[in-house]
Amino acid sequence: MRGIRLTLLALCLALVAALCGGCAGQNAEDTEDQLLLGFSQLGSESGWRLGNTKSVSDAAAKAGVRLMLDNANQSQEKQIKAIRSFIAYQVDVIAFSPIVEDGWDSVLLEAKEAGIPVIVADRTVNVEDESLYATHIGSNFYDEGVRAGEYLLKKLSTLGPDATLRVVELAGTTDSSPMLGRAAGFRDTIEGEERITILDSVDGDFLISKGMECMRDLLREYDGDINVVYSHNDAMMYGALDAIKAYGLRPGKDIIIISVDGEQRAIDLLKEGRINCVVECTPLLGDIIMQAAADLKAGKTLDREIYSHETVFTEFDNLSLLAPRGY
Ligand code: GZL
Repeated sequence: MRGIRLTLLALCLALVAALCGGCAGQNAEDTEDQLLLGFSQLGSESGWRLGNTKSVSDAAAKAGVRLMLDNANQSQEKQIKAIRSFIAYQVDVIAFSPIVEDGWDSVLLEAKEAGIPVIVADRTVNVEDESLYATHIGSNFYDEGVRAGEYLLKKLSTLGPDATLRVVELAGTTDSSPMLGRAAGFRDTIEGEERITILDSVDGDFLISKGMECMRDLLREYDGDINVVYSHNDAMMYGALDAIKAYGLRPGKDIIIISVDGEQRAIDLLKEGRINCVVECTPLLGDIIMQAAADLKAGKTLDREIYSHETVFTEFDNLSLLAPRGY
C-alpha cells in the first residue's frame, strides 16, 4: 500500500514538474540539463520563514533551477514524506530545513542509498552518520545567543552597581536547533553574573500568538516584576509587546526587550526605542543553497558548515544608515 502511495505521490510531483518544465521558452534539452532541486520547507510560522522561502524561490528562478518546493506546515512527518517523494522522483539534490534536530537518520539514509546528496538548510540535524548530508548552510545559533547575552551584560553595566535583572525567555520550537543554541549561548555568556536571574523559560513555538499568550501569563505569574524579555525570534516578540502594553508597562523602557531574527519590523521598533536589541539571523540563504546544489551536482565536495555572516543591532548603535532588511 505504501509503495502505491509513494508511486502516486511521485506521479503527482512528476505532473507538477512536467508543468513547470513546460514553461514558455524551455525546451526538452533545457529541462534535462536543468538542476532539479527538491526543497522541504518546515512551515510558514514567521516573517523570517516567509523571507526564507522567498529567498529560495527567487534564487532558483535566477539560477535556472527547477524547484520542487513542499511546505510541511510545522510537521516533521510531512517533511519526511516530502523527502521520500523527492527520492521517488529522483531529484538531483535534496535540501530541507529540519523543524527539529532528531529523527532524520532513516530518511537521510534512503536518500544516500538513492545516491541523492542532501543539503541541510537553516536549522541543523543530529545524525549518527555525518555522511548522511553533504553540508549545513545557515546560522550559528549558539553565537546568536552569545550576542544576546553580551548585549545584556553591556546594558547592565549602564544601570548602576545595585541594579539586578529578572529575565523571562520566550523559547522557540522545543528541540529545534535555534532554540537549543540561542538558549545555551545566552546562558553561557551571562553565567557568573549574579545580578542577572533567569526567572522562567516558556515554549512560544516561534509564533506571534504564543508569544503574546506566554508573556501575558508570565506577567500575571510574576506580578509584572520582570525586567528583561529574551525572545528567540521577532514573531514571539511582537506578541509579547502586545501583552506588555496590555499590562500597562512600556516595552523598551520598563522592560528590556531582546529579540532574534532582524526583520524590518523589528528594526523599526528598535529605532523607535520600543525594543532594545535585535540579534541578526538572516533567512536570505537562497543563492548559497543554489550554488551548493550546483556544486554537488557537479560532484564537488563542500565544507561541512557554510555559516551566514551575522551581527547584532542594539540601542547603543547608530541605525540611521542601516540598509532595508529585505524580510
Ligand atoms: C532560524 C530559524 C527560525 C527563526 C524563526 O534560523 O529556523 O525559525 O529564528 C523561524 O523566526 O521560525
